[in-house]
Order: sequence, then structure tokens, then C-alpha cells
Amino acid sequence: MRRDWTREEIAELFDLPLTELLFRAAEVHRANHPADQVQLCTLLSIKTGGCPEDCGYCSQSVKADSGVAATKLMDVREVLQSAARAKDAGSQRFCMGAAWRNPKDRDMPAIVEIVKGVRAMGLETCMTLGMLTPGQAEMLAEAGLDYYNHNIDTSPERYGDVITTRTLEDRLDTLENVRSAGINVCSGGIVGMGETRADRVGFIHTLATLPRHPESVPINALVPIKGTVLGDMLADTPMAKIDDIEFVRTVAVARITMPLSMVRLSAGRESMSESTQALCFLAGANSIFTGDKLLTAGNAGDDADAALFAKLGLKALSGEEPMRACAGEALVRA
Ligand code: SAM
Ligand code: DTB
Ligand code: SF4
Repeated sequence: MRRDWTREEIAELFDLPLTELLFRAAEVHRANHPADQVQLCTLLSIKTGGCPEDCGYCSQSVKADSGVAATKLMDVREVLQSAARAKDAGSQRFCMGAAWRNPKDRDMPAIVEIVKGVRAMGLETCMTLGMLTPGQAEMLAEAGLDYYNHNIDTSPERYGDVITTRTLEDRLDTLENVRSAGINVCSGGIVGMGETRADRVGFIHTLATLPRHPESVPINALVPIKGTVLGDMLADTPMAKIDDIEFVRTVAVARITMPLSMVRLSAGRESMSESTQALCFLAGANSIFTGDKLLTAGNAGDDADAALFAKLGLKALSGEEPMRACAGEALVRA
């Protein structure tokens, strides 16, 4: 598996004629994954709003004037009820997010209980709780957490324009702690934040040259939320919105450079046409968030997705695939 991609090589991929880029991405996709199957993941915000970080895209930052109310950590029982509904709806992975800079040690017992409970239902578990110490990562691993989501979000050059309360190095440290604990890594970012193509090259380059590729790579299209720095900027400069084809190119380049990873077509699907989503699947996206809500923003919804899958002839990925797809490359939990 190549991890020595140069920025020039990644830029050359972005520059390919779209037909050639899609063909190459589709070849890599079908060589490593069932090309007609898409992993279904469900997202739940287990602690919403009031976050001290200043991520310019996020409705949950205290710096945003988004009207999102801060809540406490959800009751374990309620989380498990929600997970049961997700399982009934056919979801394979249950992803839980908390609007924290990092979990406090006093939060960990409830988090551990949640991981154990969701896992006992036969769902894959994923958590995104902010930065983790090595000890916290170990606790999550012992609880049986399958994946930890922690995005690098954008290029190293652009990072400081989007977030000032932590550095990319901080993020990479947490990814290392998660890896060392033996938890699978989910890491990606957001496009459409007014960045240049060179930034998108730098973003993919950072992921594709990690010591191990993340097992999951979520590619989010910015959901412009009123009251956030970037949401308001986009409202004022509609030209900054990412072009659909450029988004598809980003997915294709992620697929080619990280062949074994699950590439998730994440936030932003609600406002994406069926044709653009179809191109993303052709470009190698093989995972989505289902349901009508992400963390605070809307999502396509199960009815729209069922109709789309029927139209495209896609089906839900069966339980064993993601683990098998990464076997040999990654630390895969038994
Ligand atoms: N607080 C934790 C953290 O930052 O890692 C977990 C939750 S955070 C909301 C998870 C990810 O959601 C962010 O890293 C970002 O990539 C994505 N995200 C947040 N707001 C978004 C938006 N408006 N549009 C697209 N993606 C967004
Ligand atoms: C990720 O990369 N995307 C998800 C998940 N990881 C946690 C979050 C998307 C959030 C979209 C904006 C919102 O719902 O507030
Ligand atoms: Fe907090 Fe995460 Fe939102 Fe940043 S992205 S403000 S860390 S919840």
C-alpha cells in the first residue's frame, strides 16, 4: 500500500480529465470493495453545543451565533434506544458525537457504558469526542470501541484560518493515541470552505501519507450554517461554494490514494443532486450517513436514500465487509 504520495502526484490526479479520473477511481474501487454496496452509518449527537473550540464551520461552537442550545451528555439508556432504532433501520455503524474539546475523565465511565451497550447490540461503534489522551484512548479500546473519528479537516496551510483553538499537530497527536490503543481510525475533512484546489491537494496528501491510512475517510461538503464564520461567509460570497464536479474529483482522489479505506460521502448530501451523489459512488464513495439528521444539520433521510439506492441499483453493505476490506493493512479489532 502506497503512503509515499507526493503533492505533485496528487495534484496531477486532480488535473486529469474527469472521464479518466473516474475510470481510474472506479478501477481501484472495484479491485478492493464490492462496487455495488454502500455502508450505512447513523449519527447521534450525544452531547450538543457549548463547545469551547472555535471551528469556523461548526454550529456547536460557543463562538457561533447559530441558536444551537447546549445540552448535557445524554442518558445512557436514551443513547441505547436510539442505537436500537438505527439497527432496526438497517444501519451497520453507530457514530456518536460530543461537542467537546476533549472528554473529561469524569465523563469516561458513561462513555464506556455506552460503547459496551451499543456494541452488545451487534452494531459497530464509532465515537468522536475531541482530543484524547493516551489513557482515554486505552479506556475506549478496552470498552471495545471499533472506530474513533477525528478529522484533520483541511490542508496544513489553511488549518489556522479555520480553527485557532488547537493545531493540526494536536489533531495528529490524538490520531496517534487512537492508533496506538488499537482503535480503527476515521479521519477526513471538509471541502467547500472557500479553500483552493491546492488546499484540497494538501488535505488528501496529509491523510494519504499517514503511517497507516485511516480505515474510514469522511469527505464532508460544508453545510453552511447561519451564525458560523464560514456559513455566513458563504452566504455573502456564493461563488465560494464548492463546484459539484470538484467535490466528485476530491472523492475520486481520496479513493485512488487510499484504496482500502471506506470513503464516506458525509455532510452536505441533503443539498446534493442525485446525479452528483451517483458520480461520487462511481468515484469510489462507499459509505454514507443515513437518517434525516447529522449532528445538528439535516441529512437526506431514509426515504430519499431508499429511492436513490433503488434508482442506482445500490445496496447496503453486509456486516463483514468493512473489516475484511482493511484486513492486512490496519489494526483490525477481533
Ligand atoms: N468535537 C469533536 C471534534 O471536533 O472532533 C466531534 C464533533 S465535530 C462536529 C465532527 C466533524 O464534523 C468536524 O471535524 C467536521 O469535519 C464536521 N463538521 C462539523 N460541522 C460541519 C459543517 N457545518 N459542515 C460539514 N462538516 C462539518
Ligand atoms: C464527520 O466527518 N462528519 C460527521 C461526523 N464526522 C461526526 C459530522 C457532520 C456534521 C455536520 C454538521 C452538523 O450536523 O452540525
Ligand atoms: Fe467543537 Fe467539534 Fe464543533 Fe469544533 S467541530 S466547535 S471541536 S464540536
